[in-house]
Amino acid sequence: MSYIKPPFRHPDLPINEVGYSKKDYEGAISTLCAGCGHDSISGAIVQACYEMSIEPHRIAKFSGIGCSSKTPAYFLSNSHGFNSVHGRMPSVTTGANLANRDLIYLGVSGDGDTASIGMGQFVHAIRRNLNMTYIVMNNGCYGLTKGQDSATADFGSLSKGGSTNMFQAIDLVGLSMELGATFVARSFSGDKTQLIPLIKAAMSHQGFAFIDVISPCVTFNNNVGSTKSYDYVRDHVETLSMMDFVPDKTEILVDYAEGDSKSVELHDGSAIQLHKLSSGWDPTDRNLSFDRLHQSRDKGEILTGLIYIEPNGSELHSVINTVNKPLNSLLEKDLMPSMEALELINEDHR
Ligand SMILES: Cc1ncc(C[n+]2csc(CCOP(=O)(O)OP(=O)(O)O)c2C)c(N)n1
Ligand code: SF4
Ligand SMILES: [Mg+2]
Repeated sequence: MSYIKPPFRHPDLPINEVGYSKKDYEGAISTLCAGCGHDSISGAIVQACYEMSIEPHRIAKFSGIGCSSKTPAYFLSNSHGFNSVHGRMPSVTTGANLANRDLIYLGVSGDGDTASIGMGQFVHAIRRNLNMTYIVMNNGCYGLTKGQDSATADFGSLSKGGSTNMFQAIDLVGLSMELGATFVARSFSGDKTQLIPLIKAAMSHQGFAFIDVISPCVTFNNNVGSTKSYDYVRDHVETLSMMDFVPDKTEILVDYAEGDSKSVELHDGSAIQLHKLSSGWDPTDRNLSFDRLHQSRDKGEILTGLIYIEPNGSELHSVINTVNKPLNSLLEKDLMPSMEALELINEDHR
């Protein structure tokens, strides 16, 4: 059940470059538990889309099943949306993306939805470099079904009921890098300063952009001994870089010492301005990023920021060489081969 927000807003709400106010990017009133990290991520999505001046109807949002997958009801109510089956968000997004390459694809999922039932779908979306932003709201448990450990719960972490997790965690960041994801980041729901520019950059990136957002479940996994609680994450965060997203045609202003900053240009002319806090690391060097990730893991740190980016990878449409026009706009005459073309195809099979 959704509770619709009253339409009344202050008449002088600021508007963005395409004439929309922030309310045009909001959704229904959230029914999640007060303090749930997922609500903060929804707020960051609203803010990022508003600041990027994307017309809401150009976005298509997708999800699976879980508290996290309910969140598309709470943001972007003027966008296209599809709430799919548990773990099936990537294949539904793949189909929509192939049919209409002109929309901006945003998928949200949970750690249960992605790292267990949806794992087979997740890995193939990465492998194909599907042009989408994929956000995992990672709370280390199945919030919707009352807090069972998920596959991202750390080995040895304690559940609210006092049992110890006996299994190794799946690190979705390391996995997506191994599979060749072209944009890999991690953040924390409580750090909007870091998360909003990451979402903007991910949505501008051409190809699969993955953001693992640690998002505490206040009801079932915020206890002492959990490694996904607010207190634990705040104590163990290691930030690789602070980042500004610089839209197309905007001047880049560097206020960090040269050598500590790096600009990465994206396909659409926008840029990511990284202010590096960690020496000896370059987000465009996959091996260095892997090393940094492994070092942090050994030290028990939660590495956040843009961890790896390949700004010039080939996304699915260019790999399979589809026409530039969205397939759903092709007419029958475009799709029917001429007699000569048909003859050539038949000739091939003789
Ligand atoms: C096919 C199927 N199997 C199991 C379930 C039960 N189920 C619903 S949500 C969920 C896990 C949710 O965990 P996660 O994706 O981490 O989301 P969260 O609620 O933690 O945000 C499960 C197992 C289901 N809905 N459908
Ligand atoms: S059960 Fe946990 S994940 Fe679900 S809404 Fe409540 S705090 Fe959030
Ligand atoms: Mg979860």
